[in-house]
Amino acid sequence: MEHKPLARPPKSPACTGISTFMRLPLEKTLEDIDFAVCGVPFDSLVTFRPGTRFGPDAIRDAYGANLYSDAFGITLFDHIKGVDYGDVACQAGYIDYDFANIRHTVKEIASAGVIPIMIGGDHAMAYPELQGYKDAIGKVAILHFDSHSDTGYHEMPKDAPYNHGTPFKDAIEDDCIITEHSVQIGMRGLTSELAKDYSYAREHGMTVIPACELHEIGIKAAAKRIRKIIGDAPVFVTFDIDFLDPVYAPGTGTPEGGGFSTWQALELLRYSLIGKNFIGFDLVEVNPQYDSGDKTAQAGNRIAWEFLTLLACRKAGITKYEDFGE
Ligand SMILES: [Mn+2]
Repeated sequence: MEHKPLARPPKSPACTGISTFMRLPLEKTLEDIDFAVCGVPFDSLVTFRPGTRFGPDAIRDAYGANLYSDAFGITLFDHIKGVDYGDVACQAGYIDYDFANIRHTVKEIASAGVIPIMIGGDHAMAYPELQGYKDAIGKVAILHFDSHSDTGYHEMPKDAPYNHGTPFKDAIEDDCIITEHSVQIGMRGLTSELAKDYSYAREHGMTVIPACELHEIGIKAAAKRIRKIIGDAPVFVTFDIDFLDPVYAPGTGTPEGGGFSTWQALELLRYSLIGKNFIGFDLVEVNPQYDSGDKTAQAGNRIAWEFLTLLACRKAGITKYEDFGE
């Protein structure tokens, strides 16, 4: 089977056929591919609005048949091959079972030298993902887009320590993250609990660039800083859709105003990651139950797609975004 999108307009429009990510073949293989997209229908650990278990399929359905990157001037599937790997088995409320399956799936994909593209799901899944990367290739750095640091809560009961606001604290405590090469960006909100999260992240060596600072310095300056910090480290890119302003992404569990546009997110991804050693990606917290006109699912699809263009650039030997149009 050819590991490329099946739908090619006008022969086979994107609205036809069974939904897979980008109409890639639904195939449980890791041979002769560069990436595997995998759904994680998990929302057992949200603190506010549930429904992200329906995120993976909403993002699959949101595909618009886009195969060419205007920004880099390349056709993605001239350079990369991939599959829709299906969903991780998740059973609402069975946290240990779900975490084990997520960890195993990431380990399985990454061990094969294939890039996991995990589509969530609530952000708690990032902890077992990071365990899976550690199992497969060792500790990794993170580039974390979010409106929250997700390094709280600091007084969780010992027998129920996890929620979607804790994955990076969990992963730091489990020694899964190269913190000195890690960056969290887009944080906003004025609760004292969030302020504690920042200081926890910083005390453990991570760089936090809050939303107010990113608005102030702009995308290119922030990307320069990010590039310097991540250096050559293997980087897991974890993108919480609530990095975007609720205007662009209302369908999410814990929306926060004062955020960023889809375009700013795409530019920040391009400038920060082109030519870098990224090893995996996730897109989390799309909640179609609260979406409007599928705009959040569309944005999530577009952002995951952009990550694939960066992978295509790597394969095509493109290492600089600034080269475009020069
Ligand atoms: Mn998050």
